[in-house]
Amino acid sequence: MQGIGAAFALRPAAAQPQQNRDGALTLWYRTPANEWTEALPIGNGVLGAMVFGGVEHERLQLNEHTLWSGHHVEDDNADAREAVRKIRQLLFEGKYAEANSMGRPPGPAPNPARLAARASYQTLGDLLLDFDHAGQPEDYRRELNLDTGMARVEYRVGGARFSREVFASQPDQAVFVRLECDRPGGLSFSGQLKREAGAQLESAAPNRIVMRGQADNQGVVFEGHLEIRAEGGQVRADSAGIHVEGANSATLVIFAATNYFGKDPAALCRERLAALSAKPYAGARQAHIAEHRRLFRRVALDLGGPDRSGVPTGERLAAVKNGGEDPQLVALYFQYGRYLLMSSSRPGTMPANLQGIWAEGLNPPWQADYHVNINIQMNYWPVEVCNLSECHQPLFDFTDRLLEPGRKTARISYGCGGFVVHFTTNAWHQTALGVPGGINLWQGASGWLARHYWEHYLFTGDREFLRQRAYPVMKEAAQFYLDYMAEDPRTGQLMAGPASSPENTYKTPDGGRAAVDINPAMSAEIIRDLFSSLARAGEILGIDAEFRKEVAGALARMAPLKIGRYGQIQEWSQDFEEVDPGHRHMSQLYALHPGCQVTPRGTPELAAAARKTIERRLANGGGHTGWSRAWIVNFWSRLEDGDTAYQHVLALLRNSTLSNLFDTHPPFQIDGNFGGTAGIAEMLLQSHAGEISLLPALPKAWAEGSVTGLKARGGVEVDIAWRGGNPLSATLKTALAGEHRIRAPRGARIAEIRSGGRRIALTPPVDETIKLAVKPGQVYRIAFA
Ligand code: FUC
Repeated sequence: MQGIGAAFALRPAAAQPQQNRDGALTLWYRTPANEWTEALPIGNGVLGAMVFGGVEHERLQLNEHTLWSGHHVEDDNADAREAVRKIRQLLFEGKYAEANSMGRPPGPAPNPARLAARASYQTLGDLLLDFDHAGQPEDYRRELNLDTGMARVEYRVGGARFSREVFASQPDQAVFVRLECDRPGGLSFSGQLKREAGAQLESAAPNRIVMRGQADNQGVVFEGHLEIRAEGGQVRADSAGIHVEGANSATLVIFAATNYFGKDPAALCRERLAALSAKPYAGARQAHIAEHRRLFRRVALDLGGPDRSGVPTGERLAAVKNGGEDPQLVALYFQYGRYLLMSSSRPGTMPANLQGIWAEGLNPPWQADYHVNINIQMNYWPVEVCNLSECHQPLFDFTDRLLEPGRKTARISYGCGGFVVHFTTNAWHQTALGVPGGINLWQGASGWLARHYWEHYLFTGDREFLRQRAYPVMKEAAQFYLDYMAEDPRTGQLMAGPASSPENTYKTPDGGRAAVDINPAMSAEIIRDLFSSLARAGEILGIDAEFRKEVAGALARMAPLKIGRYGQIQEWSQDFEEVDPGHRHMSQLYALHPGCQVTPRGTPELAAAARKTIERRLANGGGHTGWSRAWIVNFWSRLEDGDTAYQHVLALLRNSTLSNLFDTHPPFQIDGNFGGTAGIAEMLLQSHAGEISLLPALPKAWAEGSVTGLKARGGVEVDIAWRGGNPLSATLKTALAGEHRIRAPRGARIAEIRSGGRRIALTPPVDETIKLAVKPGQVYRIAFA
């Protein structure tokens, strides 16, 4: 439904509050949303809604995290083994064109059953509210307050003031809508649920509607409830919905469930109904805000600049698009990323998909699936550093569920042990290779997903997690690569292919276009990264000494990264010409970010080559998708070039951000929001290179500011304040015992560190860093000179 805001002329509020307490954390607008991407998202990981804020016609587009069409399809291709063997052989012989003509068109046809079962994440449906308003609305305001996790709509019609607040409660597992009117008996409206296909409605009580259905006849069975509790007035239901006449206020409660996890959705909804029936609105509201703030308030960010919270968010963004700068909008964008993550990924839920949890209709772009050649991993880049560690859990649960099908794929299609996942998967845990050639032939997802478990350990120091969850998955990912890699008869080195480099192509020596290579940089980087962390994990746990030797042996035989003719890090085993030198993927820079094998001080030559790689991509039009731009922010942060990183933060806002601050690929895709948030955090704090680096990439544009609650690896919570571009103070709160190297921002020096009132003796810095032995549960205050 479109055009609900366009139907009438909204008179802007006479006097908008120029500032309010929550202003810095509020997105707000003077008109309702016309388009879905103007609506405001709320979510609790299980339920999501896009709130349009129409005056006469309100729409909440609803989602449930497991509402998927399709089903699992067994389509592992046993013929792939032989094809892969031949492709490898041809590549070793230098026959790139021939190797790349194999397997694709002449290869096995796509599995018809899989196409028929085309699985997609889908909408649950809409909540539609029709208000009985007479007259023109005035003083309209629509907002999303990130600090309360609540959307709010306010306006006046005919002298009465109306308000709506909407939130998705995690403690109560329901979406609440509260409608109020300051004139007694002034609230009259009808409410209805609607889904474009595959659902039936039943009026289960005078104030309750139940929607039941199945996604595309083959997908999940679902049930959703709408209950309206009016205070004052009358309530009745008929086939057109629930009708409320002359109420003072009303509370709407929406909840839903599917059979995705094997439970009966009707029984789940009955349980929810029973749990919610005695719940007063005020209590639900309070519980929601408390739980929301428990996570959200862990981090505060101030990037200085003028307070423009009195200007509507869309206008602020437009001003930035017109060449303006607005550091507080960047801080809002950063916090929005944290908000979106905790709204779409909470313990026990599905991981955030390409659209988080928010998707309209039955066919969202790319099925709103799980692309695992960067997109879903990018969703989780901010999770640890931004102090939302528990929101990482859904990614681990999901990856654990990929193990079984991934083992089968490894065995059937490659004859290898361990598990493997290709470049895209979905709620049905598809891991199959498909046609063995082109961009399909990429086995990096399992290794890349395994890195998330390791990172979770590094940040939390949770040894039980390392032992029980991280290590086994890392080991199985490694087992596949140990079996898959093959010795290059020409050099004796282990090659990570045949494999593609995500979605990119190169020119073969005879001028053709090819995707598959014997040792693309990214595949080798993922494996090297995994093998080194696995070796460390084994050492920490004191297990698997023999296996560790095998891994170390393989690692030593892998080919090093190469620098090509443009001074770039070579994406392919040979210095091939690229078909599209501005390609959106910059896979050969995995080692710079999210990996940590390339660092400015550890590998200066490779860091310089990484810089050249980015410059070359950019000079050829790179960074044109939202997520690609967000990755570039992270790259420049890692290269400690804050001013350039900042230019790309601006470009992300200017070119790839919609008025509701959603990232746009285009179209809307949430990874850029998360990648952007991570990139901003990386500008302020890094801890991947064996040291805690404070303000490693602070741009001149953020001369004054402070951040509290960011996380560094080793269980350290970090606060930093700065003025005039120089650090003022920093605080480290420790959760674990350990020894850290602390790096002061460029141009500054650590003058003293105090803990519990005592001054800690500092050994003179050897390489610009201070070594600090810490005890758990302490606060260390750093002063700079
Ligand atoms: C990857 C990217 C595309 C898009 C898709 C969902 O394949 O290459 O740009 O983001 O995922």
